[in-house]
Amino acid sequence: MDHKREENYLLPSISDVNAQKNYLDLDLDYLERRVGDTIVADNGSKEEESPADSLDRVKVIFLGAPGVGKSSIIRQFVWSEFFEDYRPTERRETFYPSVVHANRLYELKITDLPTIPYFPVSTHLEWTDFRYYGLRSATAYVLVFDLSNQDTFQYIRTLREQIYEARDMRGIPLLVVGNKQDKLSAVVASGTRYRDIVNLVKKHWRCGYVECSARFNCRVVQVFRELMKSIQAVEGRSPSPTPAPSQSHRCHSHERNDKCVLL
Ligand SMILES: Nc1nc2c(ncn2[C@@H]2O[C@H](COP(=O)(O)OP(=O)(O)O)[C@@H](O)[C@H]2O)c(=O)[nH]1
Ligand SMILES: [Mg+2]
Repeated sequence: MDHKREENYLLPSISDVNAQKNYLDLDLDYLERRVGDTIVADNGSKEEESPADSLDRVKVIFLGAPGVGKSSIIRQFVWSEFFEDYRPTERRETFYPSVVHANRLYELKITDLPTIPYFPVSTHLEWTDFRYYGLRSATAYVLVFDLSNQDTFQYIRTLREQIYEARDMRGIPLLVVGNKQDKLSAVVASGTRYRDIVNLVKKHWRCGYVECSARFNCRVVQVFRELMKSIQAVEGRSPSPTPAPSQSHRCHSHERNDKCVLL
């Protein structure tokens, strides 16, 4: 592992971020909403909002250190494709698959992002540093680390603290994914560090945990199954999403031929 990459795993501490918390906490989400369908950026350019953005969707954000396989998991799930070469994500990318889980149809909006140096603790910081990422308004988070490079776990550990500091996480599922299972050696898997990570996530964080390999499309569907399970667990009281179409109806999504997956 080169040092440049290692540096990226280290997020600023909560206290550093808190120092910036006293900024005027404007409801910039509200201002942005008022602009309507067209979002006007600082430089005057316009970013057209996709019609799909205005639907009531489950907004899922994937986060994790660079190179852990976030984009690979998403692309494998949505488009059944995998690239061996590393193509860092340079701007926000959104995917709109539909899934059927427990006989209910969900329209997902999955957001894949360039690496974020910290999670914004206020709408002001979100506006200045991460505009249009939707970090603070996600309805679920998937935190990914690389099982074959456990230093990457530290990134999501710090990020999780920052997320909990930044917003009320009641009713917001958070799922941890250990990717690159194909590269997890028997030695590492029997080591205490690995056991400590799994213990921490399952027993202390009490959140869903899935190990997968985007490369071999192994348990990638399980990632989304777990995610939908957690979403269904928290939404129990809210009105149901659209019932799943009957077998005779073709399920379709709205964008780029993203498929509909039966989980
Ligand atoms: N062996 C292996 N390599 C993977 C896996 N998932 C992703 N990769 C590779 O890891 C690199 C980074 O993947 P990417 O999805 O771009 O990471 P991101 O920066 O987190 O979005 C790429 O070279 C992928 O081919 C996996 O499950 N196993
Ligand atoms: Mg990426």
